[in-house]
Amino acid sequence: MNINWYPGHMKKTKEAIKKSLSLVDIVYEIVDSRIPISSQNPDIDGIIGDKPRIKILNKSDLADEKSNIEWIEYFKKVGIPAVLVDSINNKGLDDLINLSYILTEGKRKRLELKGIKNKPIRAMIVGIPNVGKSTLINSLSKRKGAKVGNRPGVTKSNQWIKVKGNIELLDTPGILWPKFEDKNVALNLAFTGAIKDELLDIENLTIKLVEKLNTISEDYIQKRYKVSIEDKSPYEIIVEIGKKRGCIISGGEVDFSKACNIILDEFRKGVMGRITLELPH
Ligand SMILES: Nc1nc2c(ncn2[C@@H]2O[C@H](COP(=O)(O)OP(=O)(O)OP(=O)(O)O)[C@@H](O)[C@H]2O)c(=O)[nH]1
Ligand SMILES: [Mg+2]
Repeated sequence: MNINWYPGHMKKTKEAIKKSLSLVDIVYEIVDSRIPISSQNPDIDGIIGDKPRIKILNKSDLADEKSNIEWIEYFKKVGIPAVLVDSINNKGLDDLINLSYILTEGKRKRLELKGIKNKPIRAMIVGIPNVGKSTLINSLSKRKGAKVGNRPGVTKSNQWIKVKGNIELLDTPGILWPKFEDKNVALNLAFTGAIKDELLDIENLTIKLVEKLNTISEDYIQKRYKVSIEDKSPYEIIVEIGKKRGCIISGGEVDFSKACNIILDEFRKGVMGRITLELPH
């Protein structure tokens, strides 16, 4: 996989985020619950500095419930405030708002001493492409303002949005880059849709996904597609699934590419079940 994140572009985003940082009281760092480490920016601590921060484990509806709890316990242990959120179904938003008030209490008390009361908390969202930044802004706000897309790179402009709980949100793209150099991280990002599909070899990726899913649990593929995975290579498993799903090209051969697209798509949509790809240890 050859992903180009131009150093110039990276520097520019970093600068833009640092500029916006001075305008806000708190940072919402959003990651994908299925891959909380792979979907974070490796330099995030350096970029945010000592600004209060909440790690939002978004798409929690797609991740394994037990693993979600393990991740929350892990972040608690390492001293990073974290909440589970499902931005599509508006879950975890109250936890997020409550935690925002707890973490900014000092500043609000200082303002109150100066006679300034009920000043909204100002927050900004940062995260890598496709983790759900716009969807979260939409679910927090009463109006459907921020544009949402199922492809990375949809949000382009900045604006303030008044949201629930007397919070003002900077709708900055706040787009950070993940750590591509690590092969496993890059794969996790590709599996979950954080990398544009045009840049990927879908067939190879699906082979890797099937391999990975089978190492996490023998159930995922077998249950969904009713195929036996025993003594079969990922390639053979995909061919089997292709047959079952009628992915056949002229001559009766299996349309391997089509089968791969189905598997990848169903994994990303959560049709195979709630699956977490990486655990704290
Ligand atoms: N299941 C599920 N899907 C989500 C959740 N949040 C976002 N999505 C989906 O993830 C995809 C990306 O969401 P966006 O909100 O556009 O992501 P973004 O971070 O703004 O992406 P960019 O603007 O491209 O950086 C969309 O298809 C959303 O519907 C969630 O909590 N659960
Ligand atoms: Mg967006």
